[in-house]
Amino acid sequence: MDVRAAVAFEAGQPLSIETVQLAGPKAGEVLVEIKATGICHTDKYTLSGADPEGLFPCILGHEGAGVVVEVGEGVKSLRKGDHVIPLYTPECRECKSCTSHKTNLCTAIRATQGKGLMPDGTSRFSYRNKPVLHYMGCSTFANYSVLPEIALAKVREDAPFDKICYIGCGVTTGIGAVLFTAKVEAGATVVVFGLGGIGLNVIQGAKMVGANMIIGVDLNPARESLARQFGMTHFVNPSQIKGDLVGHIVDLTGGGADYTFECVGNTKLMRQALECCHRGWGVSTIIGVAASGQEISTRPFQLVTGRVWQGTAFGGARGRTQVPQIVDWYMEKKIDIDSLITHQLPLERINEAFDLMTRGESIRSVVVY
Ligand code: NAD
Ligand code: AHE
Ligand code: ZN
Repeated sequence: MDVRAAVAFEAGQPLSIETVQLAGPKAGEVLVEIKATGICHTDKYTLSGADPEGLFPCILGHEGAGVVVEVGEGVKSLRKGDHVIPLYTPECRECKSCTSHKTNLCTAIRATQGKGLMPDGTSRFSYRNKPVLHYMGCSTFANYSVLPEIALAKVREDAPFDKICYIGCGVTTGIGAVLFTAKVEAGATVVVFGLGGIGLNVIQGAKMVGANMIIGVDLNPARESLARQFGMTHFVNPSQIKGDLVGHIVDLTGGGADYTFECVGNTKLMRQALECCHRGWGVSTIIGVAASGQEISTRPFQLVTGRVWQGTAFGGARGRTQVPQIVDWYMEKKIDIDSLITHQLPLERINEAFDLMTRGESIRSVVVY
């Protein structure tokens, strides 16, 4: 079938709006009509060419929501008409990782997903008879996509696609990092580095669990008012403080933070986020993605003296189980998504969404098909 897609033909170039061909679902696969997709910083990172798994030509996008159009042979948990959110972290419930209950990092299809292919090692997309690769197993920058059954969360039908698409990455990553990975407790002191589409959801999660002091750190002064609306109690702009950022935060928190989160993808900031944690118990969680070749470092003394350095993908959430719950939280008004979606665009203007992100003018832009 013909589908409309924003194709990334090569790294560093704008996306090109094209009609591409999509083959139907094979066994265990599902054809989904994508109704809306958010644009996450990770799409920009991969398009830049810095991602070692960024293979071209491909169809980017991993923050979508849509409707099941057709199911392949053997698909049992979904049927035509179901509303779904694509999962770049699937949940097979059978692999060593899923059955360990220690991680959300399902390994069932990770190898082929990282090569831009479906589990059988081929692509469903093509352009002028040549294959076009999938991205993160989702490719939501197309109005139809094919996904494995295990990479789709079934969600309630009254939830609006143009808002819940953001649960496909940013909302779940930020809130999940607080609730599922760091397990922040009421009364805690939290520092969030980077107040974009992810960091503001970390703030929202910290407020939900009853954190006492929530410090936001960002170079963009325009981020302060929205972050305060979401629960930030103190704002630090590193360009405005005299002296060392770590010392400043240690003073502000009366000895160091209980929990810090790096939501930028900057390895220097990752070190600062660790080092402003409280001696003996502070936990720093890395969310930001840094390019191939980048490394983190600190004095081992920082860890010997009881600080913990960890990371999280998709907020530690098990997608098929927990994404429908997060959709419920949105519908019950326990979380706010609407205020974070600053721009809505048609597919034809998707490159503007990347420009808005680069200029720091958007939190989340959403393409509605
Ligand atoms: P974004 O562009 O919306 O936000 C980034 C924010 O960081 C901006 O507000 C920017 O002003 C701020 N910033 C930039 N440099 C800074 C600095 N030196 N000090 C302080 N603030 C600075 O991006 P996003 O969509 O929120 O994504 C953030 C990061 O999280 C990216 O690296 C993205 O790839 C990653 N990410 C990871 C996961 C995961 O599962 N681990 C999921 C989604 C996104
Ligand atoms: N190919 C990238 C991977 C970057 C990365 O860590 N991605 C996160 C999701 S970011 C969503 O916006 C993730 O899920 N990681 C776990 C995994 O298995 O990829 C690179 O830099 O190599
Ligand atoms: Zn993302």
